[in-house]
Amino acid sequence: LDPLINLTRKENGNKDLTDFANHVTAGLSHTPKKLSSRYFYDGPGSALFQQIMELPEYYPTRCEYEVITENKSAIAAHLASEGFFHLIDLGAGDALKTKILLKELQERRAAFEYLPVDISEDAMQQLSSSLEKEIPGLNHQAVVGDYNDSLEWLQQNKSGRKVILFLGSNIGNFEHEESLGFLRKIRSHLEPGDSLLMGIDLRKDPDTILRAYNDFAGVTAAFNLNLLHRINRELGGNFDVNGFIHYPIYNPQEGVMRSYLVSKQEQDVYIQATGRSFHFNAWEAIHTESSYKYTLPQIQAMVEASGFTLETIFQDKEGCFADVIFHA
Ligand code: AVJ
Repeated sequence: LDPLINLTRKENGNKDLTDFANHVTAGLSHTPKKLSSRYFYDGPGSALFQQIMELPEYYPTRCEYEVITENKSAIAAHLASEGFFHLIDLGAGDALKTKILLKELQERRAAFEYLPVDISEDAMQQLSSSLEKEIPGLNHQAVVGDYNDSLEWLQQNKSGRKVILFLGSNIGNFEHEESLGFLRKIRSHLEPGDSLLMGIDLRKDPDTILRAYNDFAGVTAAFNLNLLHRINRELGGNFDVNGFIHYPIYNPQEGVMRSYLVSKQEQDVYIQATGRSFHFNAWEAIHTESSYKYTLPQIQAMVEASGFTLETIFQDKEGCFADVIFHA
């Protein structure tokens, strides 16, 4: 196996850069202004997210680590129940939590191939080399690409039983209709007998949630503001990043954390690759991320509406986070 496959290196020039420029043009011309959190994860952004996961306030990583550590043998038994499988890790990042399962599967001598997928090439390169050191003998191949391109690639290149991992509450970034569409899309790439293990952050004390996205050290602020730095770097923007503040707010009825970048003053920003400038009124905001928190009945309804059957819900002792196994 080639240790790394990059689906984003297209022959026809800079498709990704053009997509990014078009996205920025559309989002900053929209009322109200918006940009997608999928563009957070360039090299510096992935490094900042890595730091977020180590913050005392960012509970999801620790909670999910507990769920997986405490239930690793039950989870591995479910995943490895039927012979050889492809283990596809969507949005793998540093795969800190997946590594617990990989070691458990290896100890059980399960026959599988590990395919981590992420839009960050840096993250996938680091993961490939760390896997070689930490889990020698593991059959793996990292894929650099977005969810859609990777699922297409998988369809064309890998046949046989599939187990999809979608950990870390990445599903939370989707609006409710989008998450249904995405789960249906995954379902359409699976056959009966295939499984999905999804990690989802649960509803809890609003203050706990708000603190996780507004940490004292300001790492989350830097992570959000990096989106403007990235536009400056890659699209030739002239954002005065100090002219914006990070502003997160939790809505306890919708169960959603929304993050914004708010312009402290009236300003115009020129972005070369878009060929135009964008006007900001004083205190005008760009919506940059939604992180939905779920209830257990909501999870069950979402799963059933997308054509999966619920197998088992694993939770930590405090009911902070759920990792749920479904089958196709
Ligand atoms: C990687 C999408 C799960 O929404 O909690 C962390 C990203 N944003 N802090 C999340 C994030 C701000 C994270 N996910």
